[in-house]
Amino acid sequence: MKKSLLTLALFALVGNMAVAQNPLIKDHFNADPSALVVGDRVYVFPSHDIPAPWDYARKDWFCMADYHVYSSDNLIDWVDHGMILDQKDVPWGNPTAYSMWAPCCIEKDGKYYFYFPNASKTGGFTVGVAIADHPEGPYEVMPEPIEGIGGIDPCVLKASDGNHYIFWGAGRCAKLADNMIELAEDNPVETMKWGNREMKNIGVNCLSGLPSRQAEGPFAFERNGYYYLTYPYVREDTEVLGYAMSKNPMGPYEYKGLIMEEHENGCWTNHHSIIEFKGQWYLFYHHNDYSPDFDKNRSMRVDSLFFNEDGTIALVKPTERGVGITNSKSEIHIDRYSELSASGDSIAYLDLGNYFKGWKTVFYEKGAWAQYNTVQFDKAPKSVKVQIVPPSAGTLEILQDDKVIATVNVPKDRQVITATAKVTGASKGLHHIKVRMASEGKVQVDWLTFE
Ligand code: FUB
Repeated sequence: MKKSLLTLALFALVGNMAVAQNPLIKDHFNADPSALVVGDRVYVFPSHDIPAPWDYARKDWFCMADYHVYSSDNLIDWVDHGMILDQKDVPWGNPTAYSMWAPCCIEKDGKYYFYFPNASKTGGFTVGVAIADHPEGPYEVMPEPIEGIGGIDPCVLKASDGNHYIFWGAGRCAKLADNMIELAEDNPVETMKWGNREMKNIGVNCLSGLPSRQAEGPFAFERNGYYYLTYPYVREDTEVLGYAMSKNPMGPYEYKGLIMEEHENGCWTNHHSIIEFKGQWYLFYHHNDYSPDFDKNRSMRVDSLFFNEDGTIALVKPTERGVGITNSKSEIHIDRYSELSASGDSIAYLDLGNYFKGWKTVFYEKGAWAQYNTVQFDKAPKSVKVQIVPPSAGTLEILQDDKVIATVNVPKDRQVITATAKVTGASKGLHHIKVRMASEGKVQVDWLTFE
């Protein structure tokens, strides 16, 4: 009862703050988003980056103490259901290791199985399981990690042969037992040499023969009779997302190419998941949007993903705009643009002391523009309000598709101001909007909204 009331309160709170663009969560970090479709909602189980606290010596490394779960029915309005598991509550885990790395969750027979890597009390990463009746919890942690798995980044695939397969970092894969908390007994066992030592590894190396330098974060799914094994690996200096296809869940897999190139700003990691939701495929991934100087504080993002006719995946270009329809009455942050003119504008942080305050679009040449796609106008708007950041002075035009519907004069001012202009000739429905500099000078836009 308490939990439902809390969830309702969170719905109300987050509903008010909702915005559609990348990154998805705008007031704290999260990484490694693992998405799961449950009915008409998407649940995302990311890891949770935090700035290192006093008792964590490695200030330059990943620091993760717990997990939250988020959900949405439109990929725009995200509910934070709160913390589902803390490092202190893992019986076999080191309670001060801050190593709650990339998790995943899957449903079987009405139960939700949450798989997570963590540093064990005896050292080294292994994978644990927590079980709940609902995706948002409460989760009960199993007393022991899964025997036979050493490593990070679990992902569980429900295959059409009726079995569940667990993949984890460095490309290993094994069949799970029916109870979902142990490996099946009929898994192959590979013997490996580690110096002079001989090691027995349960399962197979399904990245065998594929480009896989420093591979981690596997995500497997099935579509039209093919299994897809998708994974980050280092092609040159930082991670790309690559993928391979097979007719069998445990391979052999054939490498097919990239899903996403390296992040342009040098963010070393990427980690992803892929889902089909309401007829469209999506790629969830991460980037250090709110932490440009430290790439271990990341934020989750989503973009649409498309398949070619032969089942291969078209390269996804990371966008600021993300997905979903933005209502014309909400704050439209055009710095999360769909397209920018080739010159005369740039995107900058609003506050270099607090990156969570977001971005502004700076126009400094006549004719420069920023386009923001798929805005829903429930009615033809009568006016537009533009939040302007100083120093600014000049004239902006607002276009609905290619038609000018307002001219906004921005006076010189020393403070943040809201410039208002009359809208004429606009129509209702779904439109792209464009903001264009119509004068010399410089104008810095935080957001705009239609009334
Ligand atoms: O988030 C910590 C680690 O960084 C993950 O487990 C890896 O996949 C990489 O994203």
